[in-house]
Amino acid sequence: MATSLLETFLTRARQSPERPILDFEQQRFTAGQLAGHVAAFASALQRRGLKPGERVALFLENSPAFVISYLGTQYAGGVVVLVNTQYRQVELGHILSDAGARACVTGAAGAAELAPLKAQLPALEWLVTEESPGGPLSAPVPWPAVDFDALLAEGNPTAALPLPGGEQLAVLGYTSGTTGRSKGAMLLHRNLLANVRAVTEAWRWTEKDRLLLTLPLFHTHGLMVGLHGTLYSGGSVDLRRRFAAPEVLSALQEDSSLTMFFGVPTMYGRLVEEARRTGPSPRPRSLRLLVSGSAPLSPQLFHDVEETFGQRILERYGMTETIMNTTNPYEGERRPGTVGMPYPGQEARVVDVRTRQPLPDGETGEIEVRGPHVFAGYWQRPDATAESFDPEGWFRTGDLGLRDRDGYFHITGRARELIISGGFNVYPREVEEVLATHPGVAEVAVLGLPDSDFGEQVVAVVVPRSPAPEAQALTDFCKDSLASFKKPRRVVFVEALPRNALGKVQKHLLRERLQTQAPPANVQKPTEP
Ligand code: MLC
Ligand code: AMP
Repeated sequence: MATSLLETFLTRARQSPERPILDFEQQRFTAGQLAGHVAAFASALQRRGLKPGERVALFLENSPAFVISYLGTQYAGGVVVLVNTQYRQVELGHILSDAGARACVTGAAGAAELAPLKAQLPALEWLVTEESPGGPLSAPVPWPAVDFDALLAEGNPTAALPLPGGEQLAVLGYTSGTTGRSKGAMLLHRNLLANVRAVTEAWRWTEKDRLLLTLPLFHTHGLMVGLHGTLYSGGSVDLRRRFAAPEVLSALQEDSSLTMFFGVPTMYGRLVEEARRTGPSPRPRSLRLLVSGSAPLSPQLFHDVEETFGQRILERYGMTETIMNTTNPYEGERRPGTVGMPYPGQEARVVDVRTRQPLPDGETGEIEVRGPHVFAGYWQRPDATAESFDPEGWFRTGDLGLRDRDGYFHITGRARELIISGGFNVYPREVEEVLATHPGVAEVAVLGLPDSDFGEQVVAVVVPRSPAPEAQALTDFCKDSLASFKKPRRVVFVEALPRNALGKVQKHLLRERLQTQAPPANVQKPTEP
């Protein structure tokens, strides 16, 4: 019995080396070729001194290099640190130093973004640079850098290295909390394996399947559902650098080899719009499964997708710390507005947020999960780990919801302050901390308001100092240090923030007032909410 997904992949590749597994732009890889690259990458890392348990950051767009580096780092006994390619100085400096990454695989743009952080990253010793969109390195970087292909050439494609054990750390997935900086969720090889088994079983994923994957590989959805499922089932993946609605729609309509597509609700909203724009077209016949997750899917969008694709979308619920938690049934009724039931071998329940006691069906509380998929804790944060688990091993998800009489879970809100914009998470505190350092800002509160494309949008409510800054200047200021998707889409100036008796900002009052105001023209000049 395999102890890791990596082992399953390597075994399958040995058994059927000619099987096509990965397509990307003009490149096609068989399982045997991919396994050879993975072994070469792993052995080259070891030759360069990577020790088991050491961290390698991937700051890369979707590409075969991502897949090879991901599996190759694990085969070398290393731990992959996932980094969103939109991250800028503040997020990068924190994640790479917290993880103590020894090497980083990145492109030219990523290397340029990292360069000013040299002093902050004493553990980082070298870079592997991949010639992706930014082209080859144009400016010198303050670390020794080896080209990705040159690194592969250094390694041995037939190397048989020791396989990682189930208890070994495989991935650090950074995820933010309500306070402080983001924390690294420690996922063990056995967590990855248990969850991918559960997901592939629940969705009847087999070697006959071919997935169109446009989700970024640096987050759970694209990586631990899309890629892991492909590797485990023995199917294949048509991997794209990014999502573009026209291309995805025509692939889904014309490519009869595709059987599955996974996306966040924003992607489905854009696909439905695109289909309306291009007019009636044949419904894809081979397509057997459309999955949505990472953010709430509205019942309206559920029905629009059904009308457009003739498929009832399957909504599931997951998170970085636990990979996939619940799913609507593959064969039974897929209910709009619900996230279904726990996967086989996993548990979920709803507890009262104060007493932490389980609640009867129909009552709203915090969702907790337990099972072999749940992570081992936060990297070097025993305090945060202890706060997140109860003594019986239930993990507090921070999501509010209920279980209905038929056993379907519904997510109704969040116990923590989190904005989910197009499937990316934004913690208001992080944006507030950056805006508060702007000389024109006296006080600031950041919150999420509904958005027709992204589900939620980031809104900043600012008490300005004199002279008041331009809203655009504040937005640009955020973009300089944080990922662009975190910048406020709307800035509202006020004279004072509403506070309760303890001085805490009453964001619910701001939200109510802003929601009843006229829709924004992107940014607004001073008004009293
Ligand atoms: C991009 N932009 C966003 C954004 N995505 N702004 C707000 N929210 C978003 N989600 C901004 C960029 O910063 C940029 O701004 C501009 O839009 C154009 O960038 P782009 O890259 O061309 O955007 P686009 O291709 O339109 O991206 C939309 C998207 C993308 C939906 C394809 O957001 C996406 O891939 N989302 C998926 C996220 C995901 O995989 N989540 C899974 C997390 S795992 P400017 O001003 O710089 O031009 C998880 C667990 C689970 O949650 O259960 O799955
Ligand atoms: P992340 O920390 O990026 O892994 O984000 C995980 C969060 O995304 C969860 O805690 C939920 O709040 C949210 N999420 C994931 N799937 C769904 C879904 N189907 N419906 C609503 N929220 C979801």
